[in-house]
Amino acid sequence: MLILHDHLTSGNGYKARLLLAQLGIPFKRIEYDMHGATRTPEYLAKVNANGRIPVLELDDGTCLPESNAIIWYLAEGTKFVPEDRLARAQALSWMCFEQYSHEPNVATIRYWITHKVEMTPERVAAMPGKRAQGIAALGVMEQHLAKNKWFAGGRYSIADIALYAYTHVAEEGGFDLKPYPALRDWLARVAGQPGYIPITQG
Ligand SMILES: N[C@@H](CCC(=O)N[C@@H](CS)C(=O)NCC(=O)O)C(=O)O
Repeated sequence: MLILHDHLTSGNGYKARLLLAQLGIPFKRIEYDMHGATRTPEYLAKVNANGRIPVLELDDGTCLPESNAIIWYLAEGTKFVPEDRLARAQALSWMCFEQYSHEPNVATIRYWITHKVEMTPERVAAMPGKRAQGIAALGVMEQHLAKNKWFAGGRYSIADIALYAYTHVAEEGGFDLKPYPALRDWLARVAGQPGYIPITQG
């Protein structure tokens, strides 16, 4: 059986949990705390040398880290990956956007707040920039969603899952979603997809 090395509040872990639920694939979940459990010598040697969750462990023991690689692997050959070559590349483009422009800002601020992370001088100094870049990323999504129902290929795909994970809980990080009506409609569309589960479900 597949094993997901995970943490329940993690949006990155949730991407995999949501897709596994929607694909109807059973899996076992191993929960780690975010205070060093993914940095032990055993974890670094056996699960992920980069010291992070989520990691998908396959039946033969192969460990696949990085949330977007995990959902791509799981979705390959299913309706969740666009068939058209350009649409597939557009899905990848949005998933790269998610990792570079969205997650490091929207998710990081949420993590600092909800996990009551110590606000060191470095974090205090980084906060305004991260806030501004998070707002900019939400604006880019709003622009796209004002004209498109989904992120790639004209239907719900792994690009939507990747972007949904931290956007739907962005308000926990103090991001006001009221100025983004198209984005809020899209959040509701994703939550209405068959097999949807909330981030709180393991
Ligand atoms: N790019 C990675 C990011 C993974 C990541 O940042 N994981 C966090 C939780 S969401 C983590 O494991 N933090 C614990 C640590 O860094 O020690 C992905 O998309 O999976």
